[in-house]
Amino acid sequence: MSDQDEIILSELNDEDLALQMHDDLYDGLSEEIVEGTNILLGRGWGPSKVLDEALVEGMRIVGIDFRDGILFVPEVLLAANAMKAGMAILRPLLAETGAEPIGKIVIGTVKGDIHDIGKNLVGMMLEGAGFEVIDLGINNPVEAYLEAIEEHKPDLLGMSALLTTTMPYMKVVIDTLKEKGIRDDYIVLVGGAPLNEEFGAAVGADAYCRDAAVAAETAQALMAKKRLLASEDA
Ligand code: B1M
Repeated sequence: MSDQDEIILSELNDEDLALQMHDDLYDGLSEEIVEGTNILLGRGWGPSKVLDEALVEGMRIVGIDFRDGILFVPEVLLAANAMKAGMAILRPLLAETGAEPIGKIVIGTVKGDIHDIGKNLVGMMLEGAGFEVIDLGINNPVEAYLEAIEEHKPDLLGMSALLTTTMPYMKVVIDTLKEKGIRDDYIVLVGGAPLNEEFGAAVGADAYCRDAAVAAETAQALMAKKRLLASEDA
């Protein structure tokens, strides 16, 4: 029997369970992540707390060892899958508002980039904040964004990039919107680990969002401003 088999997750206290989940995420153990997520929810943890303290923190540790060459792509993919298994349980809980959508957002990871965990989290938080979310997935060329905004007529456009080599593509998308004369029809939000405020401003976005919670708050604030301006013009 391995060490892993000997650990009964339900017998751990909250703090040890969260720590164990960091290890399980690191080891890409989806079933254990699902079990741990359910146990913490059952003990009264809110979905945001489980997300932040058990899953996102675990992924942060994975990121450090990936950077340092201790973990490689296959292991990180397993960790990402385990993270997604936990997120699948939290998604409906975070999205429970029952209210009419307060706006619509098209969101996707830019061309050349296949990272989607952060973008998925942003989508979940936006749903929770009352937005209808159209998720274009990963590796989106400018044409995919254009088609989606034409089809769905959103209020906001969100772009995610996790690589320093793909983040400049956000400017390609925004410049194309400008060329077509439709830039100001949308609130454009950008995010991703290598970005910052300055970059967001330089590419011409309306806002850079540091994390999923900030993305939801920013979307709500800018949406309220847009509605106010529209009502003043009417
Ligand atoms: Co990649 N990877 N990866 N990777 N990967 C990073 C990004 C890296 C920083 C790791 C490192 O070296 N420390 C590094 C980038 C270095 C750089 O560009 N300077 C890197 C690299 C190099 C690579 C490859 C090139 C590796 C290789 O092949 N040699 C390759 C590239 C593939 C490609 O995209 N073309 C690659 C591949 C992969 C995997 C496939 C193995 C996997 C992705 C699986 C998946 O997403 N389905 C992976 C992962 C998991 C990571 C790390 C470890 C974790 C990313 C993550 O999910 N974080 C990452 C290291 C790190 O970031 N610490 C790394 C958790 C997530 C919750 O945070 O995504 O930052 P984050 O999202 C946050 C905010 O940024 C913000 O809100 C989110 C939630 O709070 N946010 C937004 C994100 N998007 C937003 C959009 C918005 C608003 C806010 O719009 C409105």
